[in-house]
Amino acid sequence: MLRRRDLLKRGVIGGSAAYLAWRFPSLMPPARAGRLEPFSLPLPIPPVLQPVRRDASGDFYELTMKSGRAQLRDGAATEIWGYDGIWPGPTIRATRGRPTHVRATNLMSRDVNIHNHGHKVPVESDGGPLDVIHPGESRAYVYPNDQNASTYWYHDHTMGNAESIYRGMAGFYLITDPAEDALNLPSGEYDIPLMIQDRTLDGENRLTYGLNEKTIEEGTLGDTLFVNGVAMPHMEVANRKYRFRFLGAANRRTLGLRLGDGDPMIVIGSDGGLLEAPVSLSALPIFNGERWDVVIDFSGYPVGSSVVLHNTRGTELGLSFPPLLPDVMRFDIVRSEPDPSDVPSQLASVERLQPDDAVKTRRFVLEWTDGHWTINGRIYDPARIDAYPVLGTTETWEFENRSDQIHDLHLHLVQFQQLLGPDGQLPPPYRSGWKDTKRILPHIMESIIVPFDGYTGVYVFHCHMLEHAEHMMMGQFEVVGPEGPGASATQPNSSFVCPLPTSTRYG
Ligand SMILES: [Cu+2]
Repeated sequence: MLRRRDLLKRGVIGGSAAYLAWRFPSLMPPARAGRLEPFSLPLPIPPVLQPVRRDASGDFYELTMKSGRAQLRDGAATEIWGYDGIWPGPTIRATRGRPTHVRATNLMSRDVNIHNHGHKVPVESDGGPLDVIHPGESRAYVYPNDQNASTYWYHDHTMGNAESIYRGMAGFYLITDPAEDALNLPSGEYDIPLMIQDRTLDGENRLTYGLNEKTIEEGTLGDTLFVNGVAMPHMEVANRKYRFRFLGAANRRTLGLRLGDGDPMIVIGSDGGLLEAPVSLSALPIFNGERWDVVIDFSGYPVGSSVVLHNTRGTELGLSFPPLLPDVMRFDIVRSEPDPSDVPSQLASVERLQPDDAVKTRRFVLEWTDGHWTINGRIYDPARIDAYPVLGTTETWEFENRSDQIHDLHLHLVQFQQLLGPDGQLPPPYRSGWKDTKRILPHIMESIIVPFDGYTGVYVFHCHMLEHAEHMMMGQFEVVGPEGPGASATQPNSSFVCPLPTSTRYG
């Protein structure tokens, strides 16, 4: 059988709408009444979760996983799944060094959990894929917050999270600290988290999701961009600086953000903290799981004017055809205000790791093997450890992408830095800070340098294209302390059931 990518290479498909409609009807925008006009709904800001108590040991929160209903456009309300029944879930705000305790209760009819993406946490609170909360049960997670102020996010991480995140199970987790506060960046109501995702609603306003051979290989693409759970919203702003915390939380779609005709976006932070210095960009790629802290200064726009945030990224090598979704959201400059905020030329001190800092180099090959996404030819197996880094040491990890698709490697527990890129060049300044998720472009090798700090134990690393991770581009590393491997907590695996035929498993 001819594969889609063969057809692409031969130019048989060539973007033919007729072919697409026949072969992939789900990719075609359905004809429907009530289709939303861009920028017609206001941007919602997720509520900040309030602690049920505070004491010397930290702040205590309660979160409930349950279904809810949301008005995503005209017509019927949509059933979503969410933390506290909302999409995005409530934002958790934490202060560096002060622990957060979250008691999570699962009121859904399926297993779910919480993984706090980007967090340095003990295994017991990492929320790995098999460490689930069964329906009707509760459990506590403890986050030490012993890490940089930055934008993090929490989401379901069970095997099956491609669907649960698609249906809404993700929220922001922000850490601040006094050093960041002292910079006088835009804050309070001028500090806005923006979760960007693509989704498809059917004629009855239901979120459509289906796993099949195509979506496992290529991922799930939606036909509409949502920001904070609303399709292509607008936001009223003053003519001053705002801080936006962009999160790429799509299942598969990667984005290229452009403001207006290429107006400046000032990047101040990446996944794991502030950059050394602000970087002004006219185009900002954003891949799945990545966060970019960006300041936009609206003082140059007349009150009464608007500027659109566009997506410029459409067709990709190896994908049958993700139609370009050009509209992300619109900013309406509606009032004049003084602006006491600042973007200092020095934001933070970022120690730049050098290749010589690494005590070991490991290579991981990313490819499509016999119907699954694999790392070094192997699918996820919770009984297998792929690497044993030693606590307190630094390693170089090389990712060689032998497939036609982008992958997006995420390591739990750690923050890392990009080393030389595929062209032997240093990463651009905006990608020189701390990261926990790294896109690996097709048919190249890229490397990262990783300090293994914090805790011993078994953690997963995986592609953050959600269907890729679920089928089954995921491995495990065990951070080993002086007592040797196997001495500390592991991800529980008693409930693991491989969703694939056993004949296709690799040893
Ligand atoms: Cu992938």
